Amino acid sequence: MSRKNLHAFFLLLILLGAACKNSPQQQTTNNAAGSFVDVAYGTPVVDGSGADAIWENQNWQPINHNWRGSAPKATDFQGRYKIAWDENNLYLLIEIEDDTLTESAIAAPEVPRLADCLILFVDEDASSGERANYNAFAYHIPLDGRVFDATPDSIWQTFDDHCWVRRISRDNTSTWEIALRVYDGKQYRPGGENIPKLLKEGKKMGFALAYGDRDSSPQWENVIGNIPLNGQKPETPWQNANNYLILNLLR
Ligand SMILES: [Ca+2]
Ligand SMILES: [Ca+2]
Ligand SMILES: [Ca+2]
Ligand SMILES: [Ca+2]
Repeated sequence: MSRKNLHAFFLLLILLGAACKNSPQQQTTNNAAGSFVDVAYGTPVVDGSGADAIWENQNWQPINHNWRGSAPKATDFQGRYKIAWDENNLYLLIEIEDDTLTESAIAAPEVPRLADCLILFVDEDASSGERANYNAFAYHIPLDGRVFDATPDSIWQTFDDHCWVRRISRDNTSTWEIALRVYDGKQYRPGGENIPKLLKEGKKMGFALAYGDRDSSPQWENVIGNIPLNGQKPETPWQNANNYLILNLLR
């Protein structure tokens, strides 16, 4: 290789390196399952509007990994979220663009996949492992703002006191603002007096988030999450907490 060609070769390598750094794929990798995500400290007013100082200072994180069904078109679904914390709650601002908002035709909570639904997965102590016995919660929140999870006996139950939910929908865009109380799954007793954890700087928590999108089918056509499943079954985040993001609470 001549000196001129050698220079051109190295220039190409440098350009390729820069292109890889800036590609969306790289950004997605940063948000990969099991990776750490720093969470900023602040308290928004939970009213469904993102006009709070804590949100204005945060970057949006994508909800763009297809868990079930074929990848939706941008007109069918787009989603992104921000996250924050204070001593009492984890806070979420979630923006969903969904062409058809569908409530369940039946009131039974046993079948969250009959309706558009947010799902928040929380592993309080970042223990990972099977999701049984409240090792991690999976809060299912349909459009009416109620909160459901299945108990260890596979009975669906409301957990309304775990999440304070406000939603504002205009045309196809819904903004959800949620204050999530964090419970120690090891101490959790159904129907008992459960006291939420006080959160502290440096605490690590497992976390994942998804949207079940039902438009015209009998149930969810797509489930889109904030982490990749890396070839695992769509049910995996319900079965175990092994691939959740690890939240790192910063002050
Ligand atoms: Ca607000
Ligand atoms: Ca849709
Ligand atoms: Ca756990
Ligand atoms: Ca929908």
